[in-house]
Amino acid sequence: MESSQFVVSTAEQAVAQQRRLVTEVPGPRSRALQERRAAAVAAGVGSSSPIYVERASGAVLVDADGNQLIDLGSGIAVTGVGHALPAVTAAVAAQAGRFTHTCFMVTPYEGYVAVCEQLAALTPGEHAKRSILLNSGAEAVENAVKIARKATGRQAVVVLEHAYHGRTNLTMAMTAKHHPYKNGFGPFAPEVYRVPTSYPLRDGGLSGTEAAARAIERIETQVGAGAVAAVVVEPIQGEGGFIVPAPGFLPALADWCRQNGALFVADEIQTGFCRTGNWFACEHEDVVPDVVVTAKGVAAGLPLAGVTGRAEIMDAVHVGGLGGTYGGNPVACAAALAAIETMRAGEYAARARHIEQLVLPELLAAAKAVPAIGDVRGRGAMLALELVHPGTTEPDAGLAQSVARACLTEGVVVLTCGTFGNVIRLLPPLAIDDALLEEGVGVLTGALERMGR
Ligand code: PLZ
Repeated sequence: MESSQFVVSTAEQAVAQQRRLVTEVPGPRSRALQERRAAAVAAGVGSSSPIYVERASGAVLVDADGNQLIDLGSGIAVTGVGHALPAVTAAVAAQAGRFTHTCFMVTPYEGYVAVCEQLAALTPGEHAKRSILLNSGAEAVENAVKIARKATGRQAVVVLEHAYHGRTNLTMAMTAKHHPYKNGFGPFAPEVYRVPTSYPLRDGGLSGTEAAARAIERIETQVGAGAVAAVVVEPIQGEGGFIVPAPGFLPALADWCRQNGALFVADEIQTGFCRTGNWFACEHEDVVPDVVVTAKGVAAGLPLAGVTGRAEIMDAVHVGGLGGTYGGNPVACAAALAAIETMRAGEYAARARHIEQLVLPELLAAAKAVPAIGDVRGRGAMLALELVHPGTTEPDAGLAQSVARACLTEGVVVLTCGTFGNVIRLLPPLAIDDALLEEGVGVLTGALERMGR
């Protein structure tokens, strides 16, 4: 594949696509802002890379000190089309000039309808679909559960170990990890049941069907097949550690749902919109969910989320049962339409597969040289390294933190994740050009080679 076909023209970008450090990182201005922040912003909001961004374009962040950093996180899988993409910026500015809000529940507008048409066309399955638009991933997950309960007349929601679904009350209950997400924030919503997932590194090598059988046995014995409204699954678990289930796990769970009148809900909030090399990660195993939840990559950074499902499921809810003041904000819809068009025209799913071909060999080579790399996994432009104490599978969160910090000081933003905090994840903008990506990954593997022995 000729890589240059994917390269975003730097001519149309405001910032040269280059890493360039002019101060230490974080520099004096970022440090001063960090102090101002401490006196004004609630301590509970953390920032993993405390450089204050002043501008961004393509795959480059420019901080308050004028440093240019390579962004390998895309604001947690959001800016897949790159920062400040001119097509998105123009669509946002034009819509903001026309109107910024009417409330779709009061006086509707075309953008909302057009985004729902796109969601119907792009999500897996040829069946008739309907969508609702919301503001955040967590809000969309909440709505998927509301809809599933209404459509099935059942209440139980099944989620997986290591799941992440958000920070609202219901989605905290659905999220697995105690600290920091749930610590002290209970009581949590009832009727949420957690079952084992497929985690090839840590489940003794169960096959996908074996792992699914284990989950299903738990559902049938502890929840009751007839009680389940929905099984909610991230096709690749994101915050939990970029856990790719063994092949066959997702199809077996989806089959069980079909046979038992439960809805299979795919939380594609982090995996969606070309990230894994298909429009949606469920497509890798030909799984057609009853309901797909989207957010993040759909709108290039404007807050927008969606729930898309079979028409008869979605339309089971009475008129007025779903909504919200801002859901499907017209400016966010304009951004989404421009981002989707960019992804379609630029073949961003292929671009994500190209990124995998470029980066995976580098990560595998690093794993050969660095004993602390216990696993290399992921799909497309959603790739990760799980760090362990050499010779064991015991997680090494400290190393993940120090490596991420070392990358930041060298001008590369990488994120960590994982139930045990020991996974380094890569979520580059799909629009990043090859040379910049290779440079960023080189900084990461260099840090690992120095620190991971
Ligand atoms: N479902 C699969 O990845 C958001 C959260 C970061 P919101 N992931 C990033 C943090 O620490 O808050 C996410 C996700 C999956 C749901 C969500 C929630 O999406 O838009 O953050 O509410």
